[in-house]
Amino acid sequence: MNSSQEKTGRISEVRKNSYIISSEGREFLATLRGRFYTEDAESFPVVGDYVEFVPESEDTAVIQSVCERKNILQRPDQAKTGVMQYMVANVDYVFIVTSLNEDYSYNRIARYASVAIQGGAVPVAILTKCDLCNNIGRYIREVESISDKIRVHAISAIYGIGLDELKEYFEPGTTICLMGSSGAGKSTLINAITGKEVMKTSEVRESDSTGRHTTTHRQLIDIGNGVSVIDTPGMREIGMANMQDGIDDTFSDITELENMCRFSNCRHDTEPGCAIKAAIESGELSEERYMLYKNLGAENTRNYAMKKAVSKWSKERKKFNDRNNIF
Ligand SMILES: Nc1nc2c(ncn2[C@@H]2O[C@H](COP(=O)(O)OP(=O)(O)O)[C@@H](O)[C@H]2O)c(=O)[nH]1
Ligand SMILES: [Mg+2]
Repeated sequence: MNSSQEKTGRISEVRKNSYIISSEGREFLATLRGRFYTEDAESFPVVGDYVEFVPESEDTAVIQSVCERKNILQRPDQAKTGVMQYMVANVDYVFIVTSLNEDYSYNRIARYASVAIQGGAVPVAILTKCDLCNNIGRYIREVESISDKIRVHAISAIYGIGLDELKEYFEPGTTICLMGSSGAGKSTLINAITGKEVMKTSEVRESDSTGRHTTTHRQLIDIGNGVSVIDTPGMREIGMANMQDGIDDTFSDITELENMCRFSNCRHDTEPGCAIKAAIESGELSEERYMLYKNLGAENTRNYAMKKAVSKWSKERKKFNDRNNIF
């Protein structure tokens, strides 16, 4: 096939060895051209990527290349494997959706905010089900204290409270990535904003979690008016369920950098050989995310020794893997 048949589309779903591309209202089931497999993880398409592809039939295609990304959100090394996981690309806003009941977790909001900030997207905390809560102000202030980069809104999708405040995020051309536990009210929120049933919702049984509809894979949905929404299963649902709900796993990359400073008591201030400052200068670490870590770190000093131990262990393991060619 010649290049004149090449088209551009957007990845809406990533499956095991294939991809779904949306292009001009059509969907293609696509594979990658062979060259991808000689490249590193970052060059593989993720949900939200724009790609060049060649159709092979009515509904199948081969992806030729990934277009330049505006940004990419990645999960920090929480599996302690040293491998970054690329999640979604070309995201403007990360909606951190948490309901104002027992689902609320300060640390989880901080963890999602960290992912957004590092990727260059705006973190927007959406505190849902405010109709069920009578001390909303306290939660808003607490979330605002996480970082001055986080925007916060308390809403009720069912009673239509606070939805007007969110209109500014739904400008044509925008991509919003939803993050949060299942049952937090993500789908109900999007349906309330659009006034249509664009996403499936599910009943939550408060007594147990059976019957919950869980999104098992990321999916990009065109909700109309030029806005795309990416629904994610949430980090907790994809492998973090058994991990301490703390900040240690979110920032293990930073604690690893700290271990690389020339002086073990480096305050990352004026000391020579500071790995943190070098990483900020090179752009490897965003300054805002480092500030977020510091703010949270102050409240979590008791976790510090554990964080260091984990990062030391992960470094040793990486050395072992490198020596033995394990990737
Ligand atoms: N009281 C109340 N319930 C809500 C609100 N928004 C969603 N829910 C309920 O929460 C449950 C889960 O909602 P859903 O949108 O499917 O959550 P998702 O898994 O995050 O997409 C459903 O039973 C909704 O009716 C709200 O603003 N107030
Ligand atoms: Mg949902």
